[in-house]
Amino acid sequence: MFENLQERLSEAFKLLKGKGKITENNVREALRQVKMSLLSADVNYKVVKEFMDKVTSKALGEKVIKSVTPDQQFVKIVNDELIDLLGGKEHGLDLKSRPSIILMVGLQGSGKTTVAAKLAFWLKKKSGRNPLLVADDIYRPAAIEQLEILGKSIDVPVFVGDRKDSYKIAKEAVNFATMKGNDVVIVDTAGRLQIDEEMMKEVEKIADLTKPDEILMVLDSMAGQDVVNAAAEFDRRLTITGFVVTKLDGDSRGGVALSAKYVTGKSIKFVGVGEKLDQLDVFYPDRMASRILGMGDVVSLVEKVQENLDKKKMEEMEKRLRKAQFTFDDFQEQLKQVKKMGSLSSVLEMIPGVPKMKNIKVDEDQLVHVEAIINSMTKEERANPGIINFSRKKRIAAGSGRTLSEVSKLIKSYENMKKMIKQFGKLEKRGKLGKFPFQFK
Ligand SMILES: Nc1nc2c(ncn2[C@@H]2O[C@H](COP(=O)(O)OP(=O)(O)OP(=O)(O)O)[C@@H](O)[C@H]2O)c(=O)[nH]1
Ligand SMILES: [Mg+2]
Repeated sequence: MFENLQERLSEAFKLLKGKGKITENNVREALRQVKMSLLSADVNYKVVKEFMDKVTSKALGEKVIKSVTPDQQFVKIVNDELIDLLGGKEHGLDLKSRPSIILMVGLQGSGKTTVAAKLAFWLKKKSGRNPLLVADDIYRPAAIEQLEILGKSIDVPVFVGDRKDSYKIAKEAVNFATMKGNDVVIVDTAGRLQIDEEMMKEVEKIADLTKPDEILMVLDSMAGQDVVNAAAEFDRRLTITGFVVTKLDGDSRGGVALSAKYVTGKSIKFVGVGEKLDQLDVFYPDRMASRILGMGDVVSLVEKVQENLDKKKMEEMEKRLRKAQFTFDDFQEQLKQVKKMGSLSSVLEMIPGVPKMKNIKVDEDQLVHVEAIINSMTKEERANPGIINFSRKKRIAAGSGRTLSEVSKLIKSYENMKKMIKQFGKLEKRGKLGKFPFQFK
């Protein structure tokens, strides 16, 4: 995500590495670099100007704190300003009425229909809501069918009405939801250009008829600055309540996400990070800032881990770790849990420092090999790796299609790990460690 911006900013921070303190001289070049990074990420020039004014005055006015280095201090300043630029704290949905109405609007192809379905899925899963999707794009052929297919895949009903009159469809949908007990209605509308007067009037009228709790404009992060201008015009006509920025999984430069709030005053509420319907994330400005600054997104990582790991199994494992009873059975279980989180590379991307090491390629194959080796062990061998002698190793190697040296290496690393765990255990007993280093709660 925003790799180019990340790279350029980290170059800026490097300029201050090893410097005794921030001075007007050494900070000027770093500031210039930050500015260039933002401009080349297609951030609106007015946004860049104000951002730079703030960062500059803070950086030059900053007292030198003893415990941190100037580059860390500078990163902190840029980080704080980025968070501010991205909207400060997260902004949830404000769904007061019953049924609550969410109106999706935006330019063609920005991702409205996909986001409508993603939101329905999200509301159902996270808040136990009972959503109704409304296919109110009567212009594009197959638009209705597209939503019907998406709705079906997440088991959410889709209201299509007479498929002709977008006002009637919208009104009837709300009545239908009231009758059927759907507590949130998500209305998908046609894509339109802000200069298409007739189409802008149509969406104004739909908004008027349905009185939405949220009017969410969907912005394609891969598009350029003109999207932000369109956003300003949509907001002027409709008074939107927030944005959903899509396609952050692609190689977007960042300009749209970084300019939207400043230009319109409205916040980004969600981001789309893939085509699949569970690839919608609540937008957290602070986490996004950390990611942009290459500090990784530790909080998201932790949450992802928590969501995907089987807590009970991990707690059991933690207990076994404490007693240094860790076996290949546990190893196998751990591999399974890691695999549930998706590709290792996507997990690694969230770890601080890793985004900067772009040329590190995770060898996912190796995990598969390790798994094959463990699968070739007998139950007894997995539970009691001490019994694996040379002839057993040979059999395991043949069974898994790996070499003898790979098998030996795995067993060796298992033994090392066990040793390490024992040491941790001892330290902990002596009270030298406040907490066991592996916490899964
Ligand atoms: N990679 C990626 N693709 C996305 C994302 N969101 C939407 N898309 C894709 O973008 C394309 C357009 O999405 P739609 O949801 O049909 O966009 P729309 O705004 O409804 O389009 P119109 O109704 O034609 O105006 C589809 O191929 C989606 O799969 C995302 O977050 N990441
Ligand atoms: Mg659509």
